[in-house]
Amino acid sequence: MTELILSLDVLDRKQAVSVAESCAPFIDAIKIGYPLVLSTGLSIVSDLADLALPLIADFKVADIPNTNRLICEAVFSAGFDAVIAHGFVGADAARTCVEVAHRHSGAAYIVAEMSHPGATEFFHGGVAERIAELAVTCRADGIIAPATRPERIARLREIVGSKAIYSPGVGAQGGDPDEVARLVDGIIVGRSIYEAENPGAEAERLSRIRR
Ligand code: FNU
Repeated sequence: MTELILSLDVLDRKQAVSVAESCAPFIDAIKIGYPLVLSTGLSIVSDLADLALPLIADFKVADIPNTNRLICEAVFSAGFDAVIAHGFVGADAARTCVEVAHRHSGAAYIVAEMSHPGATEFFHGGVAERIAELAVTCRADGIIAPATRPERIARLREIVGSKAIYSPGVGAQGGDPDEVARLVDGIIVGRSIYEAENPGAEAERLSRIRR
C-alpha cells in the first residue's frame, strides 16, 4: 500500500506535536524540514520520538562531499531515520549522503525533480532523468518526484524501477492524491493535513484513498 507521509511544516512546537499525535494512527512517517527545525531546534526530534514513526529530514542536502557528510552525520545523530538530498550536485556528493545514511542504518532519498512550477526551468530537458540514474548508481533508497506531474513520475519510474518514489505536491500544490498514489511508494502531504480544521480526520481520509 502507498505510504502516507506527513510533512510537518508548522512553526510552533506544541502545534507540531499535537498535529503529529492526531495523525499518527494514519501515517507511515513524518517529514521535517527547515521551517520546523529552525523554529524549535533539533529537540523537536525527541519530542516526536514517542510516536515511534520514522522521521525524515528534508534538508535537501546540496554541498560538497565533506560538508554533506558533516550534515548527514548530524542528521542521523539527532535521531532522524532518513535524509533527503539533492542529486544535481553530482554523484560524489550525493553518494556521501547515501553512505552516511546506510552507516546509520538509515535511508537517503535523492530529489530527481521538484514539484513547483519553476522546477521545469532546470529539471526538464533530461536533467531529472540523469539525476534519477545517479540515484540508482549511488544506491540511494529512492527518489523524490513531483505529484504535480504524474507523467513525469511515470517517466522517472522507468529509470528507477522498484526503487522507492516519494512524491510531494499533493493537495495544496494541485496534485491529485488518488492519481499519484497509484504511481508512487509514498505521498508526502503537508498543508492539506496540518491546515485542515481536523488534521487527524484529513490524514485518515487520505489514508483511505491511497492504494
Ligand atoms: P505541501 N517538497 C515539495 N516539492 O513540496 N521536498 C519538492 O519537489 C520537494 C519537497 C516539500 O505543499 C516541501 O518543502 F523536493 O504543504 C514541503 O515540505 O503539501 C512538502 O514537500 C509539501 O508540502
